Amino acid sequence: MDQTMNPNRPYIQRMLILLILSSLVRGASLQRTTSSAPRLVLSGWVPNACTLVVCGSSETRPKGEEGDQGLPRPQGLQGPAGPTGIPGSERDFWWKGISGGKGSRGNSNLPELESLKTQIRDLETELEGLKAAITKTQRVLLPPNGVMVGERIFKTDGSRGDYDAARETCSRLGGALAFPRNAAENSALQKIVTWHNRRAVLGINDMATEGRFENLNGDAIAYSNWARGEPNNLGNEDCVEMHEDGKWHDRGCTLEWLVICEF
Ligand SMILES: [Ca+2]
Ligand SMILES: [Ca+2]
Repeated sequence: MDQTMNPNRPYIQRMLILLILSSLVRGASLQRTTSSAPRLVLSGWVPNACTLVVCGSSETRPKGEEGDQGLPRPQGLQGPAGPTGIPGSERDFWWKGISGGKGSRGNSNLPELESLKTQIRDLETELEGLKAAITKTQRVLLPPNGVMVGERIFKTDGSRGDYDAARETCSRLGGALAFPRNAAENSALQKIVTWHNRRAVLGINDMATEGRFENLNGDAIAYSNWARGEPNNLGNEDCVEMHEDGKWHDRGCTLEWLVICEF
């Protein structure tokens, strides 16, 4: 058919094309609204490219269901240990050092202290050796001529003499004429007298004042062990002898006795 026969033909053709396109677009819109996907909204038909843009607002979309919380996350592996911190005291030390705090006082006496400890240990060892030697001396050397009482040793060399000779003998040996200051010492001297079966002269007298017996230093005696009836100064007796029973008698000073010295 010729265009000249129908002057509205171009217009009719464009209308047909538009109707076809409109049908296609509408069909697509229906497919989208029946699916579970978000609905497509056609705001209208405008003969340009923007008419195909989905322009629906989010408010018109249905709210979706809440999703599952999902499986809990597995616990992660323990990380490597961190560096060791500075102990409190050291930290304070460094902090004081940085902040200008007072420094700790040095101990310059440590070497001297260690030296003293060493000397003390040496002395203790030496003391133990001396104790062993003393014990051996007591056991082997003293009897029957000597006895140790505390720190004092009573010893005789077996010599005899009067009072003056006895004093001289003991002084020459580096000691003094013995006299007992207590019962233990009296017992020790008695042993020597008994062993030698001879009376001994003691280092006390009342030459200066009758009846006041004193030692060689001039001090009045504090201990005595007089026999019954003694001292009686019979015939002017100013010296003292010990009998085998340990008892004392005042006697004249020119008799001959066993000499016992004390050290
Ligand atoms: Ca007398
Ligand atoms: Ca007498």
